[in-house]
Amino acid sequence: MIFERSHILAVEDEPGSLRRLAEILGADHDLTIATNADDALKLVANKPDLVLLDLYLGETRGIDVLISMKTDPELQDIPVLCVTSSTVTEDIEEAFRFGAVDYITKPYNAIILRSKVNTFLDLSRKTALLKAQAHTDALTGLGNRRQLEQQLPLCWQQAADIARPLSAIMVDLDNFKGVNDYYGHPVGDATIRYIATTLTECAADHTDYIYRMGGDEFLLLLPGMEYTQALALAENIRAAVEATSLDMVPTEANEGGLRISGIDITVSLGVASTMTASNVSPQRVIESADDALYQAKEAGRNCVRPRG
Ligand code: GH3
Ligand code: MG
Repeated sequence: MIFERSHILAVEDEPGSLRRLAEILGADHDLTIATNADDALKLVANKPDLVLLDLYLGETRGIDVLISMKTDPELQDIPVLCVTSSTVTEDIEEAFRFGAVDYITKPYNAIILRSKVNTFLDLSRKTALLKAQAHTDALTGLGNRRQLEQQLPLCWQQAADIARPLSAIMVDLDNFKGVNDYYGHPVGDATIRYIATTLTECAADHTDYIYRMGGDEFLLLLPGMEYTQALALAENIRAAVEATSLDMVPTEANEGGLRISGIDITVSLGVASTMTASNVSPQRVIESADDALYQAKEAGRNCVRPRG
C-alpha cells in the first residue's frame, strides 16, 4: 500500500488527546482540528478524506456530526472513525448503526490507529475511483447511462427551480458501421472520440450533462434551455460534424490524422423540450428526443428533427 498525504479532520476536545493524534498522524497527513460538534459540522463541509470523531465533546455530541454527515449526499462517503473513551455498548452500537467505519477506545495503540487510518483512507480512495469509473465511458470520458440515471433527477430539478424547460438532444452517427467496416475498429474508436470532443466544443457552456449512451449514440441534457435554442445548438453540431472529414480525425496511429479521403462523417439529431411538471416523467424528454432522432434517420440522415 502506498500512502498519500491526506486531509484528516480530528474532532476532539481534550488537549492531551489532540497532541497524541498530532504526534501519531501529523507527519504523514494534514490535520484540521475541531473541538466541538458545531465547528466540526462547519469544517466537514471542506470534505476531509477522513474524520476521527470523539463522541463526547463538552456540551455537544460527536454522534450528531456523524448523523449529519451520513444524511448529506456530498459527505456520506467520507469514512468516520470513532476514537473515544466510551465503552458503553449503546454508544458503540449507535456509532456503527449511523455509519462509523470503526470504533477505537482510548487508550489506544499508536501503531493500530495509524494502520487503521491508512487502511480506511486507501479503501475510500479506491471506492471513489471505482465509482467514478463506473459512471464514465472509458473511450470518450463522457458520462455513461449509469451517470445519466443519477443526474437526470438533478437536471429536472435544476430546470424546475428556474421554471424553464429541460431540453434534450439525441445524436447518432450516420452509417457508422461503414466506417468500422472500411477503416477498421481503431479508426471507428477515434471517430467516436472526435464526435465526443465536437459535442463538448459546440455545447461549450452546457457541458455538464453530455453522455455516451452506447455505440455511436450520444445525449445532451440542457436544463433551462429553451426549445429554439436547443434546435439551434443541434444544427451547429450537425454542421460542425459535416465539416469534418476522416482525415481530420486524430488516431493514435497517426497524430496528424488519416491521410485518406472517403466516407463523410455526419450525424442525425433529435431535439425535444419539456416544461417540468409533476405529471411528466423526466424520462419522457429523452424518449421524445429519441423519437425525433428516428425521424431524422427516416428523413435521410445528416439532419435535425424536432419533437415538441
Ligand atoms: P445509422 O445511420 O442507421 O445509425 O447506421 P449505423 O451504421 O450508424 O448503425 P448503428 O447506429 O445501428 O450502428 C452503430 C455501430 O457502431 C455498430 C457498431 O459496429 C459500432 N460501434 C458501437 N460501439 C463501438 C465502439 O465502441 N467502437 C467502434 N469502433 N464501433 C462501435
Ligand atoms: Mg448510427
